[in-house]
Amino acid sequence: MSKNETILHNLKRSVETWDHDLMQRSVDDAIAAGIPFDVIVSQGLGKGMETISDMFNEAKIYLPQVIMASKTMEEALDKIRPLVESDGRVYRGTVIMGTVQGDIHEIGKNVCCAMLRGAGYNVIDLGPDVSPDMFAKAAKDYDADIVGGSALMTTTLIRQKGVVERIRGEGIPVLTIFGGAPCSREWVEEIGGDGYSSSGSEIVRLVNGLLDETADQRPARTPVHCTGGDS
Ligand code: B12
Repeated sequence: MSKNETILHNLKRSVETWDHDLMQRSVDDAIAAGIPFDVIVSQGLGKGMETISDMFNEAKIYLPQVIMASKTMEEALDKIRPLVESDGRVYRGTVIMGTVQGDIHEIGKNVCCAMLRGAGYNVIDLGPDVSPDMFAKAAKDYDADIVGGSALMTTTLIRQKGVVERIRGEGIPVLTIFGGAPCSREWVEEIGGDGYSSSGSEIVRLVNGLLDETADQRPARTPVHCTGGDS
């Protein structure tokens, strides 16, 4: 195994075994080795979360273990956050992200936020349990280009429809994208959303593509400058 492969393997293991110290060390090693943040997430930490999801689905582990793995993943995402934010540039656009009402799962949404930030977008993360009203208000307040809603449960998937209805109902000129385990391209088409992606690695391509395709139809927006602060 090469040095970088070992680091990625350790990142994955740290989430799988909710080993906080290994996570801290491996993230430091990854940064020192110059491994790009998207590789750290998609080929290291994210792989560990995939194992956890599979083991939970197969009843090999239970909720307490999932919570510990989730905490390790979230702390790692916080730790690499400075890597994806830099001062003095103009953002490529503003994306509002949140997990829909009634749903507290947010690891996948946080991965998507990290990927988009790394690609130069101004990401406003509304957190979990976000109502259609909150999505719509944030879209207007931040003059956003895109609103993204995550849903991880079959019972909360329907809330994505509510987000589209509220945004279209108010005539807010913003595109909508959706994702999460029970979500699909067909579902997003059915509810009248504008885009779907199955993973954080694809979301940047999705957002870039949507903004390029609709550049002529969207109202001109004032450029937003990155100041390196929390957003
Ligand atoms: C971790 C986890 C938790 C953690 C959440 C921690 C946190 N802070 O997020 C905890 C332990 C708190 C939790 C709680 C619960 N959970 Co839970 N949980 C999971 C688990 C194991 C993994 C989810 C995860 O983080 N995956 C890893 C991430 C990286 O992947 P992801 O979320 O799919 O995201 C990727 C893509 O989907 C996409 N994406 C995601 N969002 C978006 C958004 C946009 C806009 C786009 C474009 C793309 C996109 O990109 C992401 C990155 O690649 C899943 C099992 C599973 N197979 O999904 C169950 C699961 C989702 N949970 C489930 C349930 C039922 C619950 C609980 C009700 C408790 C319980 N009895 O288990 C509560 C929820 C209460 C509530 N009201 O929300 C069920 C849902 C069943 C259903 N009805 O569909 C699942 C499927 C487990 C199961 N097999 O039963 N859970």
